[in-house]
Amino acid sequence: IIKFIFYSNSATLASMKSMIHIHEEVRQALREGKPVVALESTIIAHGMPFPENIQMAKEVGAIIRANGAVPATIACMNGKLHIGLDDQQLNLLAESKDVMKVSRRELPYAIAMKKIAATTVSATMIGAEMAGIKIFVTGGIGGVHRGWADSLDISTDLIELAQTNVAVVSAGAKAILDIPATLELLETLGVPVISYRSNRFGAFYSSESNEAVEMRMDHVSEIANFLNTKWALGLKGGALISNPIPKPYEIESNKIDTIIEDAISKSKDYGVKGKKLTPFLLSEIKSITEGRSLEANIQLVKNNARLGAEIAAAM
Ligand code: PSU
Ligand code: MN
Repeated sequence: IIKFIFYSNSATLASMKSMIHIHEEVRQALREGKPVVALESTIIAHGMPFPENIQMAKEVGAIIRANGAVPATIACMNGKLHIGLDDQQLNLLAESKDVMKVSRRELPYAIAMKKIAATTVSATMIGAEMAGIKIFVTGGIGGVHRGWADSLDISTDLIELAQTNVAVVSAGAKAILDIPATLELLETLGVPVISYRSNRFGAFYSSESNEAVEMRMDHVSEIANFLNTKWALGLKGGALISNPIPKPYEIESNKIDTIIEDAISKSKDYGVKGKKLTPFLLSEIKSITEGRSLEANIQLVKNNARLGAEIAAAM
């Protein structure tokens, strides 16, 4: 049995290695035990328009470096899952019109078919875990969509958080979602939700949703200690760190709510569903708010980058 486990594991590792490319700087940091922060690429290719997307990607990378960690953006290209991208690769993702959006299920397709593909939260978590990166920064995770009882549209991000050992720093969940239902499902899945310096779960564009969070932490060292404890106990899965958008950039929830409702009703008129829905809503909300939602999105990601780098360094 031991022989079987040994050989099957080593075969898996060897074949896995041939499909992953870890950027030299990231590889060296991991080897030396230096802090590394994973970043997703869907937010670049599908979450924001050009050129704001590439500017955001560069600024976020700089913030992570300024806080003592190495950024590792994850994406698929040339038949490999890349952990850490250079400027040219980032530009390609930001400018190309036909970048695929891949979650767990499409990941092998993107690699086998050599597609240029941006990874969502779920696929980025998978890549981060394979490379040995514990902390991952995004804007807002996917979750249970409003009207879920009719559409069954629930982001696979939630299922990934239950099974992959990576902590995700996010400004709560995107306000376009059903936030109470998203929190219920996270509870069912056993995913810890930690709220940084707030008693409430973040609502992406607004710093507070109506939902209370029990596990509040005010210090980075507490979050690092919590994560180390969870994994030392052998408890499988990730954790969600809710980091509210800074007040000066937030859009009040009563203002954004009607805008979201309008965007959702437009998505129904146009028959937008599945993985196209989230990018459609983000872009609709951007036009209705005349760019204010995009500015909020950029600021909350930067704020998450700061916290993520600090947690990675503390761990
Ligand atoms: N956060 C942002 N913008 C985004 C996303 C997150 O600020 O575009 C992306 C993430 O990649 C997340 C995805 O995994 O939206 C959720 O997509 P869906 O609802 O189709 O699961
Ligand atoms: Mn979906």
